[in-house]
Amino acid sequence: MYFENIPVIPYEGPNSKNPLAFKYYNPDQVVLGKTMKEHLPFAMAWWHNLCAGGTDMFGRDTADKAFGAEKGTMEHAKAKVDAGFEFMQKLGIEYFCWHDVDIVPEAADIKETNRRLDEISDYILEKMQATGIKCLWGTANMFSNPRFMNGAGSTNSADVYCFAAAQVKKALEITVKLGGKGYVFWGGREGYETLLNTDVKFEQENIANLMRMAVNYGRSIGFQGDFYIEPKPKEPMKHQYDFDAATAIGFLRQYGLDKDFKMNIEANHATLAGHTFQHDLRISAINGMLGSIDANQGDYLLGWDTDEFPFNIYETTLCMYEVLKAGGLTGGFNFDAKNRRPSYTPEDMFHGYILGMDSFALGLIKAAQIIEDGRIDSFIAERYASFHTGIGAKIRSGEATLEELAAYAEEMGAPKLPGSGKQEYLEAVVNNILFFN
Ligand code: XUL
Ligand code: CO
Repeated sequence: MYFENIPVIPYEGPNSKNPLAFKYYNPDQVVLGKTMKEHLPFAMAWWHNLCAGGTDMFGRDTADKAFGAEKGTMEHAKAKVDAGFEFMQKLGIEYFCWHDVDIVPEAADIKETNRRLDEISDYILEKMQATGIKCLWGTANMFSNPRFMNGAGSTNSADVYCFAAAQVKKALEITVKLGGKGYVFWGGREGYETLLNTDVKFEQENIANLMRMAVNYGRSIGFQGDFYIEPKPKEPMKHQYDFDAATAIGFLRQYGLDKDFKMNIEANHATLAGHTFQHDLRISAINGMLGSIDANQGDYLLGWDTDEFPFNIYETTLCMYEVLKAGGLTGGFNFDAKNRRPSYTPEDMFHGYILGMDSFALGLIKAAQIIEDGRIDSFIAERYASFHTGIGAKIRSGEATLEELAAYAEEMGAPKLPGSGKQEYLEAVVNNILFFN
């Protein structure tokens, strides 16, 4: 036991003052015909929760993530598995996500790293079978090691490119072995610092080729899940190619990868791109590509990826509104979030997840109420009423010509104003639903 002072976290309801209890996340509570647990397949992010100790640019770790073992050893890797499964069981979290180098220490030789991955995945598989906990997605870390300073798929070095291919191959094999639902490409170093040294077209073709090889290999070893691109505009690179959902979807279509890929949308990445979280969810959903979510939030006063636990109920509500409208996720909600550096105790790890899970549960409840209330949806439907009959319906059918519309306009004279957008009224409706009892 690594968290002996922490009990299994119960649901106690909104009146509870117990810091180690859920106030809103009640797994069996039914919302719009499905249980909260079905709506919210939560996942633990291995890297933040079990690996990161709070090191930042100005100081070393504050949190002890050794779990009683010597860091950099397989004993430590196994201790992290034990601690992680105990943590997930205590919170009722059903899934986990990982990078190759989160689950084993990387060796000097990739053959040895791969042997370690075989060993740890046997161990993880045993724990999965004993607990029913599942793998949401896996990925290869192709951004931390100095060899990837110029990217992985976008590198200028064919040797580095091959090394990346080897990592993707192995991470896919382990994802399949663990029954993962998805495989993620987050292109942290796939971008550029300056166009003075960069052939963008060449690099993008190489990234697409690496992804195509991954799809072909994945399918050949029985991977039936989704590949995901996780868009992010910048950080660590000055400019990253997968800037936002719209850019990533355009890239996938251009290279014929759109049938195998969906989006993994991270809240803080969307806001770094100058969008709302809701915007990138909507763009993904209307393109049939809303796959999975990295659940966190940023800080609007800071310009980088702070990966905070979700706290903003407006954001979680509007996120769940998008998810409900899209009919749910094929993936899940991975808490790509970390405790603030001064929150360094094991108890803080639980407080972070309780906050995140409760914020999404409350967001789900409120989004369902917005939909049941109907005021927002009926306003939107009515707003486009002029396209339901007459010339508007003809435009929608695709049969109208430019000449015909111009003739219509000449006949009509000046059009009436298009009607109020009523933003303030609609925002008041949202507040009314959020703060009603
Ligand atoms: C980095 C980030 C990654 C991906 C997986 O900003 O979000 O942790 O989620 O590589
Ligand atoms: Co992420």
